Amino acid sequence: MLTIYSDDHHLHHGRCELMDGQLMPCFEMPSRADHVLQRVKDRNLGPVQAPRDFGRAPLQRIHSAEYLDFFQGAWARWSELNRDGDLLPFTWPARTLRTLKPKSLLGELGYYSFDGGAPITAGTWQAAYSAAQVALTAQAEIQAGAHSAFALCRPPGHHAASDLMGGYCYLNNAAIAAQAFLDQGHSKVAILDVDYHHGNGTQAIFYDRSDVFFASIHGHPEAEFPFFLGYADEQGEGAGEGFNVNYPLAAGSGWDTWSAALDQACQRIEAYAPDVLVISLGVDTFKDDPISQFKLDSPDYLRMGQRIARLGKPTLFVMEGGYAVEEIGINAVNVLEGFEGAQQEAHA
Ligand code: SP5
Ligand code: ZN
Repeated sequence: MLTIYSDDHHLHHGRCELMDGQLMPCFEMPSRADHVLQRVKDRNLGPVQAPRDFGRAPLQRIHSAEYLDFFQGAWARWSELNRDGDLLPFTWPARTLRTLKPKSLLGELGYYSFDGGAPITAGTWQAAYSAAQVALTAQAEIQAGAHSAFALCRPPGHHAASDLMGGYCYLNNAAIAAQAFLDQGHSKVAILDVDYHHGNGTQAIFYDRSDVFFASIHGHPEAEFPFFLGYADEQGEGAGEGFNVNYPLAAGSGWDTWSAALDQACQRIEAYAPDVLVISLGVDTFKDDPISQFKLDSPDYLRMGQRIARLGKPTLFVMEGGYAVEEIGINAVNVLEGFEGAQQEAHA
């Protein structure tokens, strides 16, 4: 399987995040992608290529121009204020407040974010822009006939909505790639989000549409981030009614529970009969993930890849979360190897 990767992700390295009342070093760190790349090479998964540059237009099919302008220009405004910390929001337009856009940088940042987990640093825009180009380049490979490709994106994307950053995410790489498939002639794309956290951004982007089917398996939002989306009764609205499905699972869920949800999600995807499949590939479902509560073990990721392969669709894997840094490469590449092994068997 071809991997698309850019070193630009190193340009994004937030200093800290708030957890349990303490400032902790950001869990979403550069060594995550470095470990995945190393494992891709160690396992000879296939060639590793740099992304092409498709410009801002395909990003603007998902994100508003105002949001992209804000994000692209935010660090310059922050450095004019001579601040030396990361740029982080701390006030949001919650109930009783007005959803208007203030003039000041920190006000605007609150308007364009939903949590304090997406720090903007000097290189964040460039890293996120390159991650989106990584996804688009992998998408283009499939468009050109490859059966699968791996977009080794960092920072991740599935929490980012049209004009919202949060949950370590700025640009929704998977959504941008899905839209590119549609813009290049496909009529139906399915996105399967296996990250531990609900893909609230992706769901919101496609919630009223029938041309993208979204399925997500995740920690129950009653108890888990992002808390305010990801319930089972969210099934889409308007033209999108019936094209969104959530599988919220209890803390402590292991492979038996998780794989039963995967089976159901795969059946729904089969019934939808998409032209192509995009996997939001988070491996924070791992038993030793430092911020998550599922109990998947490394061999389970091989089975995950095998089950996804049985759908028989051209498949784009887009890297999302996973914070057990030592094992992130093993677990992510296991999904890809499971997929390829099953694929080879199917073709044998
Ligand atoms: C892409 C992705 O996986 N984003 C995840 C963002 C999660 N941010 C909130 C983390 C909260 C962790 N709380 C753990 C409490 C353990 N005591
Ligand atoms: Zn996650």
